[in-house]
Amino acid sequence: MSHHDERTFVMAKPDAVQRGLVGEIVSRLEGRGLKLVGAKFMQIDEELAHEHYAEHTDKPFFDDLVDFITSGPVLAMVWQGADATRQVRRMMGATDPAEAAPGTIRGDYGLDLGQNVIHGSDHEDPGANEREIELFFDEDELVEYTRADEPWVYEDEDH
Ligand code: DAT
Ligand code: MG
Repeated sequence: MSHHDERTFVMAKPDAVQRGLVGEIVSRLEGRGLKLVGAKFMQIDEELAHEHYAEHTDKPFFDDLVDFITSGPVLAMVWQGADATRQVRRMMGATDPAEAAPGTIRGDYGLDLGQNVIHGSDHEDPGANEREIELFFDEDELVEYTRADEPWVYEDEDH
């Protein structure tokens, strides 16, 4: 594994699917130079929602969160690249879209905390990325390949 190979879990939430923002989200991550290595268009059931948001079980907003994330299809994805987890979080912006900086995905496409368009693994929670990837994907659903532009993204790769 080189430092380019960090993987992170990302999800276009039900509001993103309903609002036609899936392409925009994919496009932003893709354009940054991050590499899509897994994707699954799916409906999250209650059990998976509880597992995915286990850290929030005791929060007052937990039931609403589960209702929302199970309310329609999502696009679950794995993205790979240098510092991928933290860089995706920076591109997402703050949890509350009302506070997220313009230019970030939440800051450009959301207004309400409960419908904030995108999920990305927490870079401050070590292992969260691998845990979430494992929860949503089997290893054989992730694809290893070289993207043609990698030497033009990473300066330490030969042209
Ligand atoms: P993030 O999605 O930025 O990692 P989180 O893990 O703290 O944020 O919370 C998970 C989701 O729960 C978040 O995307 C939106 C919702 N949420 C968080 N805090 C909330 C609150 N105080 N009231 C309502 N929903 C909240
Ligand atoms: Mg979180």
